[in-house]
Amino acid sequence: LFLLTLYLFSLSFATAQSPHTDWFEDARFGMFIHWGLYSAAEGMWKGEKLRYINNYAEWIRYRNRISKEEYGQLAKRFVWDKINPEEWVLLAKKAGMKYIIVTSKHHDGVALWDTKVGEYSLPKLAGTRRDVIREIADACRKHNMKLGFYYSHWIDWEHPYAWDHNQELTGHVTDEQFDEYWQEKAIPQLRELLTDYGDISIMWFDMWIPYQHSIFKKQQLEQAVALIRELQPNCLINSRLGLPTDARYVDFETLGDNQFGSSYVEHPWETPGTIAHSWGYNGQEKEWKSTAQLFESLISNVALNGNFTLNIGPRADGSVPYESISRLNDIGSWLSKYGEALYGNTGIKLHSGQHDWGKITRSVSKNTAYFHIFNWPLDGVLRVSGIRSRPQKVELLLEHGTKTLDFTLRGPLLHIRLPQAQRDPFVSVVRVTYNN
Ligand code: FUL
Repeated sequence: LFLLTLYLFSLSFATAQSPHTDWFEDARFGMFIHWGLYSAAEGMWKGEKLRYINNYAEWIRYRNRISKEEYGQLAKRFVWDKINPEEWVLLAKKAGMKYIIVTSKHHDGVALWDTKVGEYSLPKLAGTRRDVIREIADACRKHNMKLGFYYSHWIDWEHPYAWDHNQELTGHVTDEQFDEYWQEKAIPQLRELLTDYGDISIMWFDMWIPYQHSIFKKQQLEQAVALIRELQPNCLINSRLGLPTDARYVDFETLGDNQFGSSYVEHPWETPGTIAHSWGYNGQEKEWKSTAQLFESLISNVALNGNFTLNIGPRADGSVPYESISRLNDIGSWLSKYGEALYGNTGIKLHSGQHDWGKITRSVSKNTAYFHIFNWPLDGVLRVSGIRSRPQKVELLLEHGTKTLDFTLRGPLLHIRLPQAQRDPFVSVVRVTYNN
């Protein structure tokens, strides 16, 4: 039974990454924002629901076969006197998130900023002088929030020569045509994003297959990398660019949508997750994850050395669904009490097995471990297996201060007596301190 070996505090982890990813690994929790013309459709087109029940609302142009012109009309539904991107930044801040990634151009090909490349941008289609990307960038700077741009580099349903994976909207594309899209739209737009909006901390690309299986030539993707490294040397690049997770190209790994890790990984990584099913706003949304589920996702990722980038899909008037706000507020107030157990923390390598009561994170610099209790033991005794040495101190973290807990170490099994009355409604955290 106790063959489970945790090697708690006996291993030092070599971090192979370059220091410029440190902030990302310390941050642990970020906000994704999907906002675009699709937000105005709200998952409905001319009285017809989004085709394919299990689909994303931001895919409506493709799924419901909307023409480019008709789709462009959605821009007229934006309520500019209500839209205030600073509110999104403040929501992220209150939720304890440390970075924001916003869709500068999603698969529909519509740039959210006033791009000089073509006519297909939200400001031009809506006839507004507002540049939401600039407003978000300014608000991020004001509130000390790192900023990243999602840019759909592979799929672009607006451009006749970009990729649309089933070739349903743009038709067959030759390598030469695709390169025309790449050189005349994608690269110039990336240059604008990397030049005109101050410091950009993340460029988030979105292709879910390696480049060898795509229309991309390696040199085309390398061109994007070179541009980013030249214009924004501190900007991180995610693995959905399509190039291998090699520090020359890619700074962190992005798992599949709502996909979670299963083992400890040394390099920086994240799960992009949703609170609902869709990423873009869907008025028909039925699937909301529980707050408990979101806590488990965040904490479990940190316990495997990963991040959680959690999405909101604001409406076309800029408002954020109440379901998202309430969950984010709960997480934010929890983090304001127990943030030391996640920010700047990593996990431990479990050589086998899992704990049925919750997850362990640890702060290397403080020589401290945190036990996150998802399932409070019925008899009030937390049993933690695989402990090698005797802790100096065991405490329950409270809103204000801590409560010292009694514990015994029997072999590799730590027994901690928990005070029922001080149980946190979401996740209680026990801090275990070792001598330096
Ligand atoms: C996926 C996209 O197809 C979704 O629309 C969403 O943007 C998600 C984050 O990535 O691959």
